[in-house]
Parts: sequence; C-alpha cells; structure tokens
Amino acid sequence: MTAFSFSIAATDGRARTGTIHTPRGQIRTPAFMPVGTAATVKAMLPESVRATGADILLGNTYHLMLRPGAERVAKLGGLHRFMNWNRPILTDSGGFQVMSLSDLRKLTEDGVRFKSHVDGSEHFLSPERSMEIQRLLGSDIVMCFDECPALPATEEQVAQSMRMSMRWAERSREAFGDRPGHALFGIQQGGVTKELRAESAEALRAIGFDGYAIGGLAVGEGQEAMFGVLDYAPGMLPADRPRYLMGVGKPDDIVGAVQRGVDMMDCVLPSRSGRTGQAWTRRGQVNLKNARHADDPRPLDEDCACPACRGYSRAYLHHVYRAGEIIASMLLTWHNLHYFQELMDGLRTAIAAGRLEAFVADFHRLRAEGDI
Ligand code: PRF
Ligand code: ZN
Repeated sequence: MTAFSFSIAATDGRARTGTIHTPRGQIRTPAFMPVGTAATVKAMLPESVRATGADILLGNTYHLMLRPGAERVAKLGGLHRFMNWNRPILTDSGGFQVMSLSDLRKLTEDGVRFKSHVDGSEHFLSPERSMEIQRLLGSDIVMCFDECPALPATEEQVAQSMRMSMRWAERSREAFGDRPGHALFGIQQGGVTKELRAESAEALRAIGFDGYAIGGLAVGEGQEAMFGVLDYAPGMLPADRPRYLMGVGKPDDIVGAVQRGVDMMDCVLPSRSGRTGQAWTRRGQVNLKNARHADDPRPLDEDCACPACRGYSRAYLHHVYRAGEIIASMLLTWHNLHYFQELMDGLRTAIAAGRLEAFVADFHRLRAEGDI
C-alpha cells in the first residue's frame, strides 16, 4: 500500500504548494476541505463536490458516533463506501464538537462524558475511543483528541487545557498505533500566547505525527489576533509535514493563512452560507435574499464556470431562495464551493509561479472594487 507522504513542489515566501499522497488519491495543497459532517456535504452529490475541485472532505467523529453510529458505518463498509466518496477523508476527533454542541458535559483527565444534542443519550469520548471511532469510520487522516478552550479564558486556563491536550495527544498516538496508509495529525493549542504555542509544538514534535494542525484559532479572537499567531505558529511545526488550520475560514482568512505557511483548511462557510442565500464571489458577498435581485437577468458572477452561474439568473436564484425551493441550496452551495476551490487553485498556481504577492494584491483589489 502506498504510504502517506507530503511533497512540497514550490515555496513563495512562507507559502508552500505541493501534494499529499494517500492510497485514496492525491491532495493538492494548499487544500480547502468541504465539510461533510453527517456523511454528506449538504445539498451536494459527492460527484458534484468533486466537480468543484475538492480532493478531500472532512467528516465528524461527534456527529457520526451519535447518528448513525461508528460500528454501524463500519459494518456497512466504512464511511467512504457509506457516503459514496472514495477519495481521502479527514475526520475531526470530536472534542471540539462536544464542547460546542452537546449538553451536560463532564470533562476529566480521562475524557469527556456528555449528552447527545440529538436525543439526550449519554456518551463518552476519550483519546482511545476517538481513535477507535475514526478507525471504524475508515478515516484517511485521523485527528488527535484535544480540547479547544472556550473564550473568554485566562492564560492559566489555556495553559492547563493545552497541557491536557498534549497528554491526550500522547494517548492518541499510542491508541492509533501503526496503520500504513493512514495518517495521524497532532493539534497545537495554546491560544494567542506565543510561549504556550511553542510549548505545545515542542510536545507534539517529541511525540511525532504525520501532520500538524493549528487548533484553538477562529474561535472569536478576530482576524488580526489570528494572523498574529499565524505569523509564528506554522514556523514552530516541522516544515516537511502538512500544516492544517482547523475551521478556517472566510476567503480573506484563507489567503492570509496560506501566505503564512498553512497547507490545509476546512470550513462550513461555503456550504452553510449557501443554504442561507449568501454567495461568495471574487467581488465580495452577494445576498440573494435581497429584493434588488428580483428582476436581474445577469448571472451571479459573469466569469464563474459553475452550473449556478452558467444556467441561471440572479432573478431565478432570488426566486427559488424566497420560495424555499431545494434547488436554491443546491445551486448556491455549488457556486460557493466552486469559488472556494477556484481560490485555492489560484493560490497554488501563484505560489508555483512565484507571484503570490501579485495574486493577493489582485484578490484584495477586486473585493475592494466590489460592484456586485
Ligand atoms: N480542535 C479540533 N477541531 C477544531 C478546532 C480545534 O481547536 C477548531 C478551532 N478553530 C475547529 N475545529 N479538534
Ligand atoms: Zn458560480
């Protein structure tokens, strides 16, 4: 079986472009991973997600363990077969979602006991159980079980939480074992404190992982504070391994993160906002709810090659959104995912050509011009 590996083809400043090789296919980096929380990228067929340019999807331990259950997915042949996506899947480990979604959490050194947000049933997650669930799902890239402290938190709370996450990272590594072709990523924590980020990176490097995530950002600290951390955090992680910024972000967050050396990202934004009538374009955001689109025969974006922009007017998108028609979610999700993947392609091409700075200047200029 082909082992998991990462090769960097070119760098431009701190930015890198390359390829992650996995037995289920290649991942071009910088990569954006659409979120397929409940074994579906909502409103999209897997072949449509692929057509937007996605090389890899993100799945969630938390949601899938509650419904339909990891053991059931395993019996049905694993998550790839279950959801009909045979390319790489990265799964998040559950801790972050437990803290944001579940009821009545009880966190100890051992793990976290919680009640399901679906039916109130009781469950337990630990590093060991999270590794087991991600193995049952058949995940290609497994994430360590960590804790992302909720803001506001004192520096002392962030430090204690990070140190527990590092002990959990060691337990995750031990429980994951040796699984050729599958990767385990560590997750750096430490909030916005450089010393804590350094301590966390050192702990992860000592354990040794196939890739390294930057967790604990995009939790309400703001872009300036996030970029402040990204000015040093990627450089603390091994240069020859993929770096994954978890849960980011808006297009300008993505561009800033890539400039600072991030290789992978995921976010619900393009899919979730598509379902609320929001479209992302090179010239900024368009809200199709708005009555100003009711008589507009123009496509959402003249230069976009996606099915929503090739076949439909703004007037139609406005109408189906207002009428609550399912096709509104389908078309806007498709357009948004297409736009995000096109942005990644532009970034990769620019890095390879050594003209990232000019690409980023154009990106910001078009958005400032607006005119949508
Ligand atoms: N840890 C995990 N998943 C995450 C995060 C984290 O810190 C974040 C923070 N933005 C998003 N998803 N395991
Ligand atoms: Zn489009």
